[in-house]
Amino acid sequence: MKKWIPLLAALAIAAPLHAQPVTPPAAQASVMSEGVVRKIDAANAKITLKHGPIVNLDMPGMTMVFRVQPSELLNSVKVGDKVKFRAEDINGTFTVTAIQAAP
Ligand SMILES: [Cu+2]
Repeated sequence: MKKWIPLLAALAIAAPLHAQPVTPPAAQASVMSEGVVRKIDAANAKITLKHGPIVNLDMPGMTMVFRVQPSELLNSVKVGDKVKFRAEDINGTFTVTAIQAAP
């Protein structure tokens, strides 16, 4: 067991040096995606969107339910609206954190 300790220590030191450059979270979060509102569940702060590709989540287009945070965002859109929205993976839950009707 003891012989592993130097190796682990070396890995801990080396890992940051070999980390790939990543897009800062703030930049990823600012990516807006396009979609159409299919359903709004205000009581549960959920929205169903038919969305195009979500590049920051590496997700292809589909229809799916998102959590909405803050839930007041739901006041600004209605079923049938074309929207631009920001989707983020917050602790494993796909969450809309910004949304606006698109022209
Ligand atoms: Cu999706």
